Amino acid sequence: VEYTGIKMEVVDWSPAAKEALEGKVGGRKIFLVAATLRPETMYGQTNCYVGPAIKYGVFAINDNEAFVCTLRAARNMAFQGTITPRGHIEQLAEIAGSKIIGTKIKAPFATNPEVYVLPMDSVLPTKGTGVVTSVPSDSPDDYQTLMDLRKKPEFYKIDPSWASIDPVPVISTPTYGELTAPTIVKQLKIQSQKDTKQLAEAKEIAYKEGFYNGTMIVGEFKGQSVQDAKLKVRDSMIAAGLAFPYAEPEGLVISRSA
Ligand code: ZZB
Repeated sequence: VEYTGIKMEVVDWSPAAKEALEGKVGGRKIFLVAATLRPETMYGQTNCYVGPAIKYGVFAINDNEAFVCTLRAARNMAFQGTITPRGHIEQLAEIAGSKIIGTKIKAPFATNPEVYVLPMDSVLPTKGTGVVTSVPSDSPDDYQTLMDLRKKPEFYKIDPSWASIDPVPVISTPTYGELTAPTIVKQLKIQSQKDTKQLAEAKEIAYKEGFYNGTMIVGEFKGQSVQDAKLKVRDSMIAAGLAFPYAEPEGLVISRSA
């Protein structure tokens, strides 16, 4: 599977992360990195998700940069030439997802340039980087999780302001309009992120509708079909140094619905 790795630079660590990382990461710029199949939706990022119980590492990528992701993802990156020297893994620190929550990061290409890290229980440690960029306009899982977090901020131990950015229209589809994911979630009467069966169905519908019938309504490729814009947005982000190709060996990918 060929993903796009999205580089989200840390602007301000949460107090817990600051304490855990104190003196360990040196002078490198640090990025949370998310694996996405939908680079064309990056204009609509409103937050980022980590699994609270997942163990993340801060890995040196070169002399100037470090990435926050799972060890498994760092291994893949090391052998894909993202890390120099190739094949070399240097873990600067280890940190639990729960401690990263509340960190403020840059959201490349997004209408909202800075967003917060929030918790999502269904993030799989066995897929992508273990970090998920959230686009509630076009991802039903992202939308439903955001709604759950807004309903029960104390339960999820978040400051309500971290979940306050609304979904941003990015793609228009003939059947579901400018907010495809919220519309499908409402039509399927999904109530919470625990409705995993319906969410898997919603995701399937959203993927197909966006890819085959979607039109970009923001950004550099506004007016173009999603099929045409997808790789152009990806190339543009890579050229800007904000993204990189990230592949996962076929057969080792465990899907969320499995
Ligand atoms: C942004 C985005 C915007 C995504 C969208 C989807 C959609 P798939 O199809 O099952 O392979 N993802 C990435 N890593 C993980 C993880 N470790 N655990 C849980 N979810 C993860 O899933 C690929 C998508 O699943 C990725 O693309 C990422 O969310 C999420 F508008 O990134 B996506 C209809 C989907 N729309």
